Amino acid sequence: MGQPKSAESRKGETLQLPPGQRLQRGWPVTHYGPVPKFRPERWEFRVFGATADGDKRCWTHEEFTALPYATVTADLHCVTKYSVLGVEWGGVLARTIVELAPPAPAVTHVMVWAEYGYSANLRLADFTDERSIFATHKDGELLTAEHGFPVRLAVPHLYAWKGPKWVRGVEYMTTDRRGFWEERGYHNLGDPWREQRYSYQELPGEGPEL
Ligand SMILES: Nc1nc2c(c(=O)[nH]1)N[C@H]1C(S)=C(S)[C@@H](COP(=O)(O)O)O[C@H]1N2
Ligand SMILES: [Mo]
Repeated sequence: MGQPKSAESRKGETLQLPPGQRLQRGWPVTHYGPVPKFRPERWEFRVFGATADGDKRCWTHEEFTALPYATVTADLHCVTKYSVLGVEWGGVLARTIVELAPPAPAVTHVMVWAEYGYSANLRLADFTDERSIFATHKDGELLTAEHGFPVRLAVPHLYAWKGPKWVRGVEYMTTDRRGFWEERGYHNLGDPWREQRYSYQELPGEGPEL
């Protein structure tokens, strides 16, 4: 079979699949609950919580799609043990959102909110990683509804549950709080290279009280 299958890495060097993961061909759809219907006239992308100026910031769909466009090629690691390699995400870098709607100095974490109350918490440093992106496109094409249209987050260095599909907003937080899966037994940090799958693996300081 020749060379072992390699994964894209942060700086382009070759790495193996994260421990316990298997290569998945194609692109399965994985989520909890129904696929929401997109209603452009009611949709907004909202940044709220501990912003620098205390105001919230909203973008309509039209405004959001006019923000600077970037691409990030990355792998998707689902905690259920499959990995999809070499996905090209296109959209708005999380960094761009943080620049346009800066957090207060005390902000340490964010909660990314999606339709139907799905949420994922992230350390601010993970959110502002150079590869974290609010994707509108995959491999040059608009996302399909089941993959998160109109906007989904990708945080390539964490398990994919940390990347909500159908994102509607970002909450800036001055303490950590668990998101949807983090409250239901998944690890607060979710680094696939450290195999941080379940909350019982958390070390002191890796997450708020359960
Ligand atoms: N809103 C929402 N986003 C979600 C989920 C979900 O249940 N709801 N599941 C996550 C999980 S566990 C994975 S593996 C990825 C899967 O993304 P995909 O279906 O586009 O492959 O979406 C993530 N984003
Ligand atoms: Mo997943």
